[in-house]
Formats: sequence, structure tokens, C-alpha cells
Amino acid sequence: MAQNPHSIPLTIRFQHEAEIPQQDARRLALIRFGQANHADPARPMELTLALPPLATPAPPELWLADEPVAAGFEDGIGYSLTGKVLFGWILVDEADFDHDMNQAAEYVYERLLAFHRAKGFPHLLRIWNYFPDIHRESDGLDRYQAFCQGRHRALERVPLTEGELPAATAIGTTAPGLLVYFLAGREPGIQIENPRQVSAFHYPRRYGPKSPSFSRATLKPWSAQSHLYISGTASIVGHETLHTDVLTQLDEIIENLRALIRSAGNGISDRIKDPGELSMLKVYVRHAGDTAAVKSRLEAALGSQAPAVYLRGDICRDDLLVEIEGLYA
Ligand code: 3EB
Repeated sequence: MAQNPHSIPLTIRFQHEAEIPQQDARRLALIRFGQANHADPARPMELTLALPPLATPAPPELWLADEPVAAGFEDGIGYSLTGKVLFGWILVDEADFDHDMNQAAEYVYERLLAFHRAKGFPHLLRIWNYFPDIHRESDGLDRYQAFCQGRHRALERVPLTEGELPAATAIGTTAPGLLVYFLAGREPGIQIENPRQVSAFHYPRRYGPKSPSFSRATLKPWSAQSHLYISGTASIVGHETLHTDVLTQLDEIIENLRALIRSAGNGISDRIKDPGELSMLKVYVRHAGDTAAVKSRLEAALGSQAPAVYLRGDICRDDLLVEIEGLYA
């Protein structure tokens, strides 16, 4: 297969079901939003996330590679890859860990970290984490804090240092299963932090015994152009939650997204000035009843053409009502 040195290893777009071909040799991933998690070892490039759409349309996310994809399922991990990128996922039943999120998260991370390294893609570029009852208390911690502990332990053992942490999302669902999926590459991305926020990996202890292991964004300079993978971004300034109402939280998020695009520097800010120009946005809304107001405020701020889906999800702090992730890919 002839390789074009100037093509981009993957592009990510929302694509309506009717416009998705049945077969596509270059399909790296197809991610749908629904009521329950669904992952089939026989179709490892397809995932359904237990994130119910709150507004229509909520088309799936299609990840297309620039060369043919190989896919497989090995020891509980589904994956697809080209010469340049690796997509992978793991879905576990918490009952296998006596519903101990700390243990489940450690196991999942240990497996994924070993897997992507063994496949020859040693650098995590972006990772997504979904599990139910994110705020429920268990052994004195809420389950998000327990998740952070287990994740931290697995990363520490590898070890994966602060400067290597990828951009991430961690959202609470209402369906069973801890589902983690990722994008990894052969060479590292560049970690981007937000000057308006304390790095999550330096949050003070009051947010949990182990700080959350993620960076605010990953800048990935592919040869033809750079990508920007922005983490779930909330109404946090410094390390504190700001505002108690959803729309003011949304305004603060938009400022945080703008700050991240600026921080990414040339290569990104030459091409896009505003979060509305990202390739896709996922808007996680805590209370379904807030959706219409959030949507109209976001469209007023970013333009109605901004490619966004609105999904029901719990944000990792109880006082956060909305969170947005974005990709320029
Ligand atoms: C925050 O900024 C909001 O633990 O992987 C956002 C993105 C959040 C990722 C994670 C958590 C995570 O602290 C919460």
C-alpha cells in the first residue's frame, strides 16, 4: 500500500448513520451513544457508550484512518490499528472486583498500559473513562476518588510520569460496566495545561487521596498538521468549582476551552480561534432538563454550526452541572 507522507493518520467526525458505509477498510472506530454500554469482540472497532443523547441529532463519531485498518480482540481488549495509530477498549463487570472501583480501575489500567506498549504504540494520546454511580460513597470515598486511586496506582507502577499523562474524560453513566477506551501513538504528543487552572495532577488533597491523572489537552503534531485532543473541561478555575448555575458554568467552560486553544499555540491557533471550530464537541449535561438552555447558550456563543452532541452524564464533582470535551482531528 502506497503511503502518503502528508496524509493525516486519522480524522474524527460526527457522521449520520445513513451516511456510514457498512464496510470501510479504513474505519478505525465507530462510537455510538445509547442507553447501555455495548462492545462486541467480533466487531472491535464499534462501541456504544451508555450516554443517552439529550438532543437530536446525536450522530455517531466516526474515526477514519488514512490506510487500511486491522482489528482484533485479545484477552478482553478490543482494538484496531494502522501503522500509525492504535484504538483500544476494555469493558469490565465490576462484580468481578466485588464492586470495588479502586481495584477495577487498577486492573483496567494495568491491562491497557501493558497492551498498548506490547502493540508498539507506547504513547497514550487520549483516554475516556465511563462508569456508573460516580458519586456514590464506598469505603469513605466517592467512587470517582476510588477510581482515581486505582488509576494512579497502575500508572505509578509502569511508571508513567506526570509529563506523559494524556488528555482524558471521566464521566458517570447510569448503566453497568467500567468502559475505558483510548487512542495511542508511536511518538508522544505534547501535554497542554490550562493557565487558568491548576493541573489536575496537582489538585490539593481535599479532592481525593490521589490526584486525577490527566492533562488538560494533548497536542499531537502529525506530519501534515497538528491535532488537539481536549479533555473534559468543567467550570473550574484554579482548582475550585466556580458558579452554581449551569449557564454561568457553561460560560466559564467556554473561557477554559479558549484558553486551551491559545495554549496549544501555532499549528492549532493558526487554524482555529474558537471552540466552535473544533471538529467535534461532546457536551455532558447532568440534568436532562438543562439541555435546551445549555444548547441555546452554547450555540449563541459558538455558532449553531458547531458540531456538538448533548449527552446525559454525571460530572466527577457533585457541584458540576455541565462539562465539554473537544477534538480538533
Ligand atoms: C476536572 O477538571 C473535571 O479524572 O480523567 C475531567 C476530565 C475531569 C478528566 C479524569 C476528570 C477527568 O477536574 C473532571
